[in-house]
Amino acid sequence: MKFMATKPPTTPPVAPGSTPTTTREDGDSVVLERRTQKVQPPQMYQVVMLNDDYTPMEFVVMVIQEYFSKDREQATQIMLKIHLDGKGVCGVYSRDVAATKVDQVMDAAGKAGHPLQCVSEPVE
Ligand code: TYC
Repeated sequence: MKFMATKPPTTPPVAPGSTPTTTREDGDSVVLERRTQKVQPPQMYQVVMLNDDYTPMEFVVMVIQEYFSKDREQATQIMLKIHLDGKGVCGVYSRDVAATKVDQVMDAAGKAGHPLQCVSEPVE
């Protein structure tokens, strides 16, 4: 058995680009406010590594290669930037992935007995 619509839809669909209107009981038309729903891209987080006086450069390079998927050359450049500037960005990720990277780095540093610190912060 086929079912057929017996009534037209109460709110007609609005064609793209047209102005939505509705008809009041008195017969006049009023323009409805158009509200375009904007989906924002997710907030991203940068993992920032901090300099200290004790963690060996070689360990930092190894960590950056291992957890931030950089080759040796890139990892060395990032490590030197941190060493010279006090801090540097190792990568940009979604919030959960950034938090996991921070945990992994802090865990590896702690196990190796180094005071290396890193944090995640929202990208402006
Ligand atoms: N400053 C350290 C040293 O001279 C090296 C270092 C670089 C430490 C980067 C931490 O995030 C860091 N051994």
